[in-house]
Amino acid sequence: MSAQLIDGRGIAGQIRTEVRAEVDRWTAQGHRPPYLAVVLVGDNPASASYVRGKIRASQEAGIMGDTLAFGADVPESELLETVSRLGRDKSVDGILVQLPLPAHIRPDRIIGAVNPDKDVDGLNTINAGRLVTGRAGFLPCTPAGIVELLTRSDIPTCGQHTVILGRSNLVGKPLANLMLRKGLDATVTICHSRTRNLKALARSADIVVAAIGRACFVTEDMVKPGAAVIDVGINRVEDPSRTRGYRLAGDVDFEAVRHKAAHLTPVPGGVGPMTIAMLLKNTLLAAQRHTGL
Ligand code: BQF
Repeated sequence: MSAQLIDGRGIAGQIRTEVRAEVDRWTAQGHRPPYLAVVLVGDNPASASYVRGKIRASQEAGIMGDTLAFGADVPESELLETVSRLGRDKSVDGILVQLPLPAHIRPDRIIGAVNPDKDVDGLNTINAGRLVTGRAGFLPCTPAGIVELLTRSDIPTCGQHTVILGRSNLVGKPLANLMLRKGLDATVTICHSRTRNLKALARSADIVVAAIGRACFVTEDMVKPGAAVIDVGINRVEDPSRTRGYRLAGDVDFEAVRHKAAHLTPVPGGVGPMTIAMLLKNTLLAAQRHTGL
């Protein structure tokens, strides 16, 4: 048996086309295009590349955007001031603070200063609370993207045992809450570095979500035959055959698990592109909600 690969790039492309169509409809009604402000701090090349990808995807969807770039030594107070100002700016619909931030900046302070109704990454505590209690807010992009991958691939979630490996505020915790919601109705277990019997728990799952940050963490013996396996990991693995010296790999031992699972997401081209697509969706939603305020 061989897993059906879930084409995240393709599904994300479909969502981006849908967003583009809705943005066109929105602007044809006389509204200005949605506007996304991205705050980038420091000179992490991966962060800069993620931000370029987000801005490019926004433009393709008809969303305007700009990057506010700061040096690695910017004072926290200056970032707080910038984020607060963007929150009051009527021409800005979405605010995204690219993570990670330099060590001297407290991320929860900066994210906490983002206007919750412009928090298109869905990461501040107001939106976390809205998610947990089932009220309208912004869903974090990666968990929202994972749910879209499942539903658009016709993978049922109702009553399905979903084992999430990783308890981060970015993926594990919000995804667990999302999967528990009415309509999705999954049964959720979150595992982490201190979990006993992690292998056995994973093996009992209908859906496994790997968000640990370690290449090849999920091995074949951790997957039930016929399970759906969602790989959130993005790890650099040394590969002398590549010109850049490395390749990207997920948290799943892809070649082994593909013979066991029924559905599997590749890395790259799985969850990653969905994160970007959901950011665009959230930015459009923010713009539409703002006119109702
Ligand atoms: C793909 C991210 C760790 C830390 C900070 C497409 C992205 C990634 C992969 C992307 C990520 C990961 C982003 C692919 C945004 C996802 O084809 O597989 C897109 O741009 N991501 C980020 O902004 O910050 C991160 C991972």
